[in-house]
Amino acid sequence: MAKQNKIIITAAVTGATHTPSLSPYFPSTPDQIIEDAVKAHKAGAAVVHVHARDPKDCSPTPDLGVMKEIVTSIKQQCNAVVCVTTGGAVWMSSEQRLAPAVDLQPELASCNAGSVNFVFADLAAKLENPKYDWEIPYLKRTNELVFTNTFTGLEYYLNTMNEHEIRPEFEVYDVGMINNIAYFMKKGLVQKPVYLQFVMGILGGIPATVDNLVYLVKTAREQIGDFVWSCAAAGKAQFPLVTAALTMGGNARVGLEDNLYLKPGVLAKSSAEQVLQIKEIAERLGLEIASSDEARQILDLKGIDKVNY
Ligand code: KMH
Ligand code: ZN
Repeated sequence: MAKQNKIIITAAVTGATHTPSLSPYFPSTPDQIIEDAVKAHKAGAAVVHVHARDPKDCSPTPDLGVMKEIVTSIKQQCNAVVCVTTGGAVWMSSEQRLAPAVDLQPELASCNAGSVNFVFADLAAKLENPKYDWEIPYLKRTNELVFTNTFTGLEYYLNTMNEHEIRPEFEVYDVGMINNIAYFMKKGLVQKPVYLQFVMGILGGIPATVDNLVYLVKTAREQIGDFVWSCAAAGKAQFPLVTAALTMGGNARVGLEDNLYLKPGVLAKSSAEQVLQIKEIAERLGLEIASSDEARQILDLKGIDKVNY
């Protein structure tokens, strides 16, 4: 596997899971998302992963105009690699989810490598007086939904990304998805370097344990061969798993999309706080942190001058 001498820190700043009343620090307006992403970059995140939220009620939105405003403002303030979501929210259509990547043609975009139950209904129990009426029904509804990523959808996403030189960041929520990626590699739809983001601890996906991470990396070596990888984990598993990933030669994703806390019982005031914490851990492990341009080399990205925003 290509020896990578610096690690890529990704900050996933908002996502489509958490709702605003779960934490006063959760970035859930376009301005807050922009500010959190730029701060996370300044703290050491080479890559920022973004979703769009409605400025009126902070709910996840497929609105292209909102996503364009977010990525354009981030680009005006720093040279972070922006990883645009194609996962959107569980209820969005495949077209709605892919539209930002088609329109904005980013360097990097998420590509969810298979279907999975994506349940976070139990978060509703934490909300006594939510600020918005949509929050509790939104969380509870995930019990009834499947995060759908069919093979037809994956083929459509990969062809679209190849057409626009967008590097897919494969979100892998369970081991079977590694074989899905290997299948599309054999079909010639996946260009190298292959970039995997092991997203662990989602209820419906693989539990966030070190044994499972070792199993995922081993399986990927067998089925994919050469790849660059990163690890993210939901909730309190975030720092233990991401630290384990660093010791195994992987890269790290943190941010309030995945976990609202800095440590048990202490809410993170920003994704940047989590970036600083994982950066400190990495440096104590003797690792160096990649800049955004070094991340561009490691992932062989097309360059910020080729994006459409
Ligand atoms: N919000 C999740 C349903 C992605 O960004 O592509 C999926 C997600 C992955 O966040
Ligand atoms: Zn996401």
